[in-house]
Amino acid sequence: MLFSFKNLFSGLKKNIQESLPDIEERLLSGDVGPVVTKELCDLIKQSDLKTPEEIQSFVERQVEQWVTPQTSFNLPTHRPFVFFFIGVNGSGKTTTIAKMVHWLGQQGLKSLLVAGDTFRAAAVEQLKIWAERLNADFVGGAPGSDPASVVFNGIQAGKSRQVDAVLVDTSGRLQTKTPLMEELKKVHRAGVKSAGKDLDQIFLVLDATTGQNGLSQVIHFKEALPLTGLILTKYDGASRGGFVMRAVRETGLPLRFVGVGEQVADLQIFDPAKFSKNLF
Ligand SMILES: Nc1nc2c(ncn2[C@@H]2O[C@H](COP(=O)(O)OP(=O)(O)OP(=O)(O)O)[C@@H](O)[C@H]2O)c(=O)[nH]1
Ligand SMILES: [Mg+2]
Repeated sequence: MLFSFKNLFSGLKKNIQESLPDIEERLLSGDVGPVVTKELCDLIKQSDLKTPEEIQSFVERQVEQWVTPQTSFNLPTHRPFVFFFIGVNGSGKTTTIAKMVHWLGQQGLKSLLVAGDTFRAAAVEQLKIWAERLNADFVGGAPGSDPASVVFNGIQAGKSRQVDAVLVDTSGRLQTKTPLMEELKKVHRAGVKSAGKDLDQIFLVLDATTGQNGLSQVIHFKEALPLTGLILTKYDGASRGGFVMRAVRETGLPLRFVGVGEQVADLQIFDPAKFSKNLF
């Protein structure tokens, strides 16, 4: 049976302190990992809470506290600011960029999209179509061209065209494929060089339906680049997302946005209280 946080506390003994070994086992099978599991069980053990309902609201509040970012998300004041979107294949990078253009547009900000995914012709085309639809500027290169130079040129164009935001799409890549991760570092270096400073945001885009592998993605991408935040997509389906709590708790990276559908309006600022309520 697939673990769900929804039934974390169901079918346990009336005095839940006696059920701690069961809770521990359920948490471990739910992608929460040993560190967070131990922390939660220790907290329950030290508390004088007894019933499943009491423990549940206690755990919800604890998780909410853990996933609440240390700093709130503010748009930079300088122009243009540069956001990078990275992640594994199909995690939702390109769609998230489209949503971000829409979100920024609602605040009166103009975006330029950079097709740093030169790997597939269809990827360049997909981003270009979004740019046209959303009235954003666009910079791309020929399919198969050097993504680092496309990104360099794109950021330069963002400066000269005086847009507010430069949003850089990158090819999906497996976090364990060293040559592809090296290429990503090179693309990032080109971006920093072109911007003349650190990039304003480097978002790792994660698919909420991913299990354990999600944590591995966070760890490997964080090793490669100075990530600034996480975006969780496909949070609208029957998603699990337990790994995200673990990733946030263990890496300290803030979860910033949540994608809840395929439409441009389906991007929400991450809400810790809602997240922890939904989890259980
Ligand atoms: N339901 C749902 N679907 C989403 C969401 N975000 C993205 N998708 C879908 O997921 C699929 C992949 O999205 P893309 O944005 O192309 O993913 P990507 O990371 O750019 O993929 P690659 O460029 O191939 O690595 C598409 O069918 C999207 O419509 C979301 O929040 N909810
Ligand atoms: Mg893409």
